[in-house]
Amino acid sequence: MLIKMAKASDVKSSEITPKSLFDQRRKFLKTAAVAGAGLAIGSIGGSVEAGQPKLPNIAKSKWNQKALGQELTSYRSVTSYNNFYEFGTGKNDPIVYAKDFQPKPWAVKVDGHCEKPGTYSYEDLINPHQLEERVYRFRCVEAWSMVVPWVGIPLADVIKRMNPTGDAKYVAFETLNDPDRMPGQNRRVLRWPYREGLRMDEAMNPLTLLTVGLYGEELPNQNGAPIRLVVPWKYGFKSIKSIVRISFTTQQPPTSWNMSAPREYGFYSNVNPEVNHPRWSQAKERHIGEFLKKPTRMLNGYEEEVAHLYQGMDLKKNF
Ligand SMILES: Nc1nc2c(c(=O)[nH]1)N[C@H]1C(S)=C(S)[C@@H](COP(=O)(O)O)O[C@H]1N2
Ligand SMILES: [Mo]
Repeated sequence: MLIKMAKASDVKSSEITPKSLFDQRRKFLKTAAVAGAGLAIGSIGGSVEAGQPKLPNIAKSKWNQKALGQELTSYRSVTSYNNFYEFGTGKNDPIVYAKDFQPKPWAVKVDGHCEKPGTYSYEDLINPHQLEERVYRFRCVEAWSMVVPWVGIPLADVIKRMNPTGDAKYVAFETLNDPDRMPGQNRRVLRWPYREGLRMDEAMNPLTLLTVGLYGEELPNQNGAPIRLVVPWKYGFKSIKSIVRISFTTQQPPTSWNMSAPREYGFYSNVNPEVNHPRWSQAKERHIGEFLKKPTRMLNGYEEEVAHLYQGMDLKKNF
């Protein structure tokens, strides 16, 4: 399918549609989805509207657009060009097939080596007064990237509240496993549930964001509602969506893409222009909305913040 990308300059966060247009867009979205025309959304008149409830109290972070020297990727591209295999393997499947997913009420089971295991509701985990906006570049292993204003709280804040014990060396995450609600799980394209994991120090790094929104609004279903991870120095697939379980483990946990193709996807999955995917180069990437490819930066440009985590490790072996 030929995909027409929006220009990055098409939308600024200041142009988000006011709540009055919310219902109108909802109606339009429905019609567009029925027509299977996910990518056509927003192309009428060139204006782009967001339709999710606003999130309160967003304090802007220092990792802003200017610091990254990048334009934001349009809301339209961020929400219509997705990888979320639970709702289909095509990039424009999730916006269509996740449309009726009900992300709330939501609960996350916390278990393993910590002093406060249990089942936490979304509201237990996410204090709206702690939400902050982080503009991060997001790099897919397929050699494209987007710049997104995410909203969330540092994962470290949540982990600290669970009091992990000294045996907790890794944090494992699981996505909801429910084929009735996630129709893509009726196909065995991956082994469900989708799984990911981080080393404890990666999970505790202040860049790692437990994310509940983008563009100042609640996450659309296709972006992993209601809670997902964003780990900006790693390939996109580490940023697991619709999380229902967080486990503190001693052993390095299995991860979905590593289980599926261990030669192609390692546990670390750090963005590294020098380590090619076996089937394609990682030296360059396409910024969604731009035509020419640009060089990929080591650790996706976050070297200063996270290179110390990998001191002394061979990143060609630990890819
Ligand atoms: N549960 C789940 N999480 C997932 C995926 C998935 O298929 N299922 N895809 C991953 C991949 S490959 C990418 S690139 C990002 C895409 O996030 P986005 O759609 O918000 O851009 O989600 C990641 N998280
Ligand atoms: Mo990806």
